[in-house]
Amino acid sequence: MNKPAFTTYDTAWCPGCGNFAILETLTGVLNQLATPPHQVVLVGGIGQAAKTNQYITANGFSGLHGRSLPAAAAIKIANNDLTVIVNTGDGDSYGEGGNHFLHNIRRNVDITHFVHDNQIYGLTKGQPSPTSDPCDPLHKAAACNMGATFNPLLVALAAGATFVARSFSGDKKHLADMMAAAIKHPGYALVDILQPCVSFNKINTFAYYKQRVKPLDDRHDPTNKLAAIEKAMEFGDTIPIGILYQQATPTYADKRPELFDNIPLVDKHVPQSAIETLIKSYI
Ligand SMILES: Cc1ncc(C[n+]2csc(CCOP(=O)(O)OP(=O)(O)O)c2C)c(N)n1
Ligand code: SF4
Ligand SMILES: [Mg+2]
Repeated sequence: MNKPAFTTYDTAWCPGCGNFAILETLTGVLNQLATPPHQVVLVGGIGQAAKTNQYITANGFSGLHGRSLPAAAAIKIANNDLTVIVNTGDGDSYGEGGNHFLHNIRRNVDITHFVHDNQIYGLTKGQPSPTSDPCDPLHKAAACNMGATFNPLLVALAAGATFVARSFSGDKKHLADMMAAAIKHPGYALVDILQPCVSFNKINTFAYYKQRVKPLDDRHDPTNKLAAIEKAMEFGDTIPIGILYQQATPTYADKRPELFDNIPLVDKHVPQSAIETLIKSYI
């Protein structure tokens, strides 16, 4: 029997939003996978990016703003048969969810994290996010960071991420390649996707990214962490896109095999008496 196709629903995004290209590309990538829709869970927090999960015919889970990663990790641990993909925003992932970002990277559960990075809070109408540009005279009327701008790729590398990539919603072929590689990577995989917010970010526009993004060339060795750190620190006139870093490292499943054997945790039989004993131990 043919695998059922992943399809999309009508969206509520502004015309021209970079999220459309991400939705279309992700749907195409999911259709290339052997995994059927009922075995894919799309997880998000709150925001324009997080709506992506409601627009594709797969399972979806909407957590609180900033709380997508712990929900995604829990889903994967409970049922290892599922492919778990997070789609959520820069504010959600790096701001309110910043602590989860760090510690889920360290845990290395096999989940994929697509951050739709429009360098702004889109849903709440244009406040600065951790990745907004630093304030300067050009930014008088725009959202900008009075403090330091957060560098997600550098932080991910420092926290021990084993797959760190950047892409751009304006280059669908590149984005599809990054998405497919991230989904296939065993362990936590981050793709920071530059995504114009046409309504509220008048600085980091489609043209701004188009002029600056530059695919990594063949000389870049993605197993060289120092080279990856150097590339992660480039974000200005040139913005490197591609797989900055990838390494095969034991995942959470490798370290806790009793949770990931042939029977997923959700299907394991727990006798009523064991539950009663556990509850009684707290009384
Ligand atoms: C716990 C909590 N804090 C704050 C909010 C308000 N809020 C909703 S979306 C959002 C920011 C969204 O920005 P981002 O995550 O970058 O997503 P985007 O809309 O830009 O795609 C905020 C602050 C909320 N809904 N819940
Ligand atoms: S506000 Fe920005 S991020 Fe949200 S739908 Fe409109 S263009 Fe997209
Ligand atoms: Mg955002």
